[in-house]
Amino acid sequence: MSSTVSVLGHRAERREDRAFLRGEGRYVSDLEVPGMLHARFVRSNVAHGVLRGIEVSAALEAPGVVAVLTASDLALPDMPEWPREEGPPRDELARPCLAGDRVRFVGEAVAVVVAESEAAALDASELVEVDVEELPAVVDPLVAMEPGAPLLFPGYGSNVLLELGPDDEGALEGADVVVRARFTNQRVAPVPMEPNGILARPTEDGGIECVVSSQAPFGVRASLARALSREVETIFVRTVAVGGGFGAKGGAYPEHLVIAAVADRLGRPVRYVETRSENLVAMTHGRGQRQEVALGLRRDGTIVGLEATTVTELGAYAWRGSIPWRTARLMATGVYRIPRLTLTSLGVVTNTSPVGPYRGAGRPEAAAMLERLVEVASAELGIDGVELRRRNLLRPEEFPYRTPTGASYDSGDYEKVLDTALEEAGYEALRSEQASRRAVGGRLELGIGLAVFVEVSGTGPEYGGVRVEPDGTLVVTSGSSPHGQGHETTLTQLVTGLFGVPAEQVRVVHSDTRVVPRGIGTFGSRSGQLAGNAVFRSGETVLARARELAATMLEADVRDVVTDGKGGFIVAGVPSRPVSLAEVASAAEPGLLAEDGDFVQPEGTYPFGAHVAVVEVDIETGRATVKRLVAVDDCGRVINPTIVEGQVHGGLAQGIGQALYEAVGYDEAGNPLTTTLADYAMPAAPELPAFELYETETPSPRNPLGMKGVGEAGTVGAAAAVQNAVLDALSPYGVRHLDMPLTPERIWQALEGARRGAGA
Ligand code: MCN
Repeated sequence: MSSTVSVLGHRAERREDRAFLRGEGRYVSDLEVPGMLHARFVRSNVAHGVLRGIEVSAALEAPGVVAVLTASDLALPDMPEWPREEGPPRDELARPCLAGDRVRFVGEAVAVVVAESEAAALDASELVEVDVEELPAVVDPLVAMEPGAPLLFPGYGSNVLLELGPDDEGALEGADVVVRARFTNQRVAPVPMEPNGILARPTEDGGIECVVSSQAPFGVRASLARALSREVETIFVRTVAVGGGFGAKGGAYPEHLVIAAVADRLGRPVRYVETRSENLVAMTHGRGQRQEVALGLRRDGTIVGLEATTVTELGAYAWRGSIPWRTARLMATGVYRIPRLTLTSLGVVTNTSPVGPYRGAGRPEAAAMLERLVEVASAELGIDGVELRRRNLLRPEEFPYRTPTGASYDSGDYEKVLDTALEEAGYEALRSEQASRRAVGGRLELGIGLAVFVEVSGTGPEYGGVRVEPDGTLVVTSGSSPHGQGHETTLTQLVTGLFGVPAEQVRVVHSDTRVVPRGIGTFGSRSGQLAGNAVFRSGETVLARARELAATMLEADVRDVVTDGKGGFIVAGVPSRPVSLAEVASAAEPGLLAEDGDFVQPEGTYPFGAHVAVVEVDIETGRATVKRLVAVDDCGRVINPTIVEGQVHGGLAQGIGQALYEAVGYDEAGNPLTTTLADYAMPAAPELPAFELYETETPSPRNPLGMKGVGEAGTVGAAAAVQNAVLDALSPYGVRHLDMPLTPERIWQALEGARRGAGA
């Protein structure tokens, strides 16, 4: 383990930022190639209906138009269904690339218009006439489950497309007290700064090259190969700068497949970049879970069991929604010792945009469910929330711990993060301040909210390699696909630490299927630990070979040869006679100083933390303001604390966004109500406090570097902590629970209701 010491924990400056700060980042929309065509999609403006016909002749005659293509013209296979363990794939449930005989949500693509300019494509797209015979739409997932509800797939006979559990009945048996609640974890939109986009072009050697705004170029390549009936070797996928993905760019979209097919067919480059309004309907949404829960406890606060039915919105197709559905199930017992669990997990289709993973992907849903429930139980039992948590938190000696849902937690010290958070927040003082403010009375109510959480990260394999070029350059190759996470910095750190070279001597290669042999991509907070360990392991092997060669060149015993911190090797204690890495590389047999491979982590790791939110709620206007957010996170050993803090910052912002502001809305007919950033409220810097970050470090035994993931942690704890804080502020008014987002209107209505109730 000694070599890990020099690679971990350094605040190296982010290598990526310079270009972005200078405005030099190039995104798909910045790419221009000779002869490039532009595409626009014609999208359904009806939520549910039978597609009777598409009239394209007027569009075809419009100036600059090269092609207008529909499902029958392109005849693409349906989108691959996401892996499904509950039975064989059901072809009739698959999502088509372009709607063929039915439309199932507003925004579903029905045709593509290709023209010489973006303006021409846009103008012509408005001339396409789509004839839809409207059907009744269903938007609310609970309504979609009722008998007689409109069916999205009548042949299947139900809108419930995913169903697991319960594995155990009677989890509440033996409880002295049972607390029940219904929560809605609302649907939100990922809203990356850069929307979806692709540039596809035929290559001279008969292939297709696609530059995609994606988190997973290899996954996109596999989907393209299937859609275009091509060998993967003839498809080249790469990214340029990717302006965020937040889980929603984790695989191929129908738009990618259509554009590549069009470029293939026309033999010309085609570029498509989504508008913001398209992004808000065509990119997958996140969350969207109804929870009906009951917690059984003994009078002393010990939990005996949890009974829950969760209904996850899938949107119009059971496509990527199965990921948050499954993950929420896996994490259903969280940080607590819950011996028995009766859990039914349903996934339901409705006439709305498809749902998929969004930063946290099931973990925030599970954490909010438990953390709200604990507060409801605390009020019911009259046991302080901190105390109630403490009595039920898993203890360090219980790890590895197998949960009733089958998750295998690697390591943890939940009480330590809780204690640290309480101490750093000054919890006791905050409670005193709250009491004295309440005694005086006033317009601004202070609320203190807590969330203790665990999440899953880093499952599966990832590729990583290291090689030394003859000039001494270290080339790191990674199968991960960063889009803001700073992999170039952290992966560089691993090899600079090992070889003692400056960062300038390291080049990181990723996100290009021509130069990286294989990869999975960046999601599920996996890259640091998986790509990191793959690169580290390869680096150690290459270093050992280089040292041996250096020993021969220095005519010394290999045990006496060390790196000199300047990019060379010396005999320990003889700094005057170094041999440089370039000299060693030049002397090496070809291929000797190169190693690569996959690091595989079958069970994942389980990062955890505790967040304390302090809010003020204006009881006249209902406006909640986050005054402080104290976040204690544990992601095992850390490569770069600055990068980790940045990751937590982003997640906290999104967690606060979900708690207070964000919600995707539809009317009853399935018309989206949030199609611009004027309707969809995202927080910006003025809405956010200065975050107070702390960490504990509990290494994971599952990888040599002892790491866990951190990319999603902020969203998992923050939303629940802020929601709890607002409800804490409202507790003197008799408000037991409110769902997110806790907008001024919702809070004000609840206070009005409580006032009226009290009056009555
Ligand atoms: N890291 C570290 N030490 C650790 C853990 C991580 O130094 N113990 C570093 C890693 O080396 C990496 C970064 O922190 O540079 C994040 O690592 P990790 O937790 O492995 O997450 P991934 O790199 O796999 O990123 C995915 C994660 C997810 S799932 C979402 S969603 C998300 C996120 O990252 N979307 C983002 N962060 C984002 N950040 C930006 N800017 N944009 C997005 O779309």
